Amino acid sequence: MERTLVLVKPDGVQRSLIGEIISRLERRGLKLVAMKLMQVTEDLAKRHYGEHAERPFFPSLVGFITSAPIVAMVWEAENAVEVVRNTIGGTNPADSPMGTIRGDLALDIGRNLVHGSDGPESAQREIELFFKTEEILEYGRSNDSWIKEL
Ligand code: IDP
Ligand code: MG
Repeated sequence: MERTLVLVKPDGVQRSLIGEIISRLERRGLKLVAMKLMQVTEDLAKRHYGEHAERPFFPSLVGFITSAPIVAMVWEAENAVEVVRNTIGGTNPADSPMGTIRGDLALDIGRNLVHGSDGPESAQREIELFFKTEEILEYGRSNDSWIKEL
């Protein structure tokens, strides 16, 4: 089953939107398999956002993601990466459709509430940055067959 990393960024925690964001992913049917409230160090931030190291917004992005606690999660589903990205909306909330997390709850590209991995390889890389193998749980849900035709 595919897994993806989701972060409720510092703005989401500060705005008391942790529950709202988790709730949207839960209601969609994805399965939560790991979660923690944590402070991101500068080293972790730079590794996580390494692909953007040369971009002008990189220093402010690292400053922001390390500025206050975040919630890190791993969510599981068939096509989890794509489903989560579609649930989150586009990078710029101003262009994100209503019904998406960013389109409904955010305004600014630098305060877009949530991170979702952009592909299966980056998902695996990012999950390994944030979680140890033993922190990711395998379990069944009694309603799985009501979410997915097996
Ligand atoms: P994503 O979060 O939708 O995958 P990325 O392009 O991977 O978007 O960028 C990572 C994060 O960097 C974005 O979520 C956003 O917070 C920030 N960011 C991206 N582009 C800009 C920009 O042009 N100005 C300011 N911040 C940006
Ligand atoms: Mg990205």
